[in-house]
Amino acid sequence: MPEESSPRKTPQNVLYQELPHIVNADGQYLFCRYWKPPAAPRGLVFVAHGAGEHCCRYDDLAQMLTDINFFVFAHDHVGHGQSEGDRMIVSDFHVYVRDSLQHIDLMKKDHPGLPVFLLGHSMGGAIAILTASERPNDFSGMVLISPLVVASPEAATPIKVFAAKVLNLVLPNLTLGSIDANVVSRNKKEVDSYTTDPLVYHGGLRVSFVVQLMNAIAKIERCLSKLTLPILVLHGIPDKLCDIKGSYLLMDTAPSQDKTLKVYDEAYHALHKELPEVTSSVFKEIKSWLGQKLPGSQEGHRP
Ligand code: 9JX
Repeated sequence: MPEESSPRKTPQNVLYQELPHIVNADGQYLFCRYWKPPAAPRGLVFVAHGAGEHCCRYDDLAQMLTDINFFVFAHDHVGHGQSEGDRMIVSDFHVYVRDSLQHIDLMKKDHPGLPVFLLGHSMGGAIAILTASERPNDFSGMVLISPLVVASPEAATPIKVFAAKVLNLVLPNLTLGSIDANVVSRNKKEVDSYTTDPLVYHGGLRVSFVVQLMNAIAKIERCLSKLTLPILVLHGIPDKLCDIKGSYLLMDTAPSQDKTLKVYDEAYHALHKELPEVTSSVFKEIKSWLGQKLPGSQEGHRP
């Protein structure tokens, strides 16, 4: 018998055979997370985490959705958390979308007939939008927390975009600045737990990654007019990382009949990790919105 090739381990040195995982189309192992409801599931929610973070940071949010009998699932995108891949490098942004569709298709097979929802934060919002636009009839709704839809105007002047693309040809691994967690949330406890989270990427953004983000944004611009599913967007006005203009654009452009934008006047980017009053409102809005989209729930259909 031929010797088994050495068993695969996470970047943290844990055997994948001991963790829930999928193997993507490139043969990379992706760490998965499943939150099971206490009773028979009424719907599926796929959570797309954002750049530099990982899916276990959505534990509270997912837990809350299992209370109303959603089956919630997620994975760490390539190059993130407990998944394989060079840290925060992706050959093409579409890899994130492709892997998400693979995981969603797998869970749909396990739970035939249930409505499927997408939930994404920041870059995870961009992944959710592109995933929905690729499968216009597959999803019953999409929740976006401060989604990445447009580039921040001062960060992406035509000259800088051109410079990034040229730089990418010569120095793709050059790292630019990293994020200051204090501009992402006003909650010091959340800033602290983010800053000390060992599964978070605390390094700088690579030029090659910036180019992938810009490609994704350009694609989203062309995709918004294809979104016909129910959409809930939550965004803070003073968001310094993903401009709220992106959510206004989405609301103006998406042909969905059922779209809601909940604006927070003072909250920063990480609305689900913000001051307790913001985060509890965000959780409450998401829970009631998703609950209303389930078949058998007649809210919104009454005259
Ligand atoms: C920019 C670019 C999007 C490096 C980051 C308290 C994103 C908390 C938290 C997790 C924010 C979620 C989002 C420069 C350098 C585009 C404070 C960059 C970026 C990077 C996402 C997710 C912090 C940031 N912060 N982001 N998070 N991130 O897509 O939970 S809690 Cl990566």
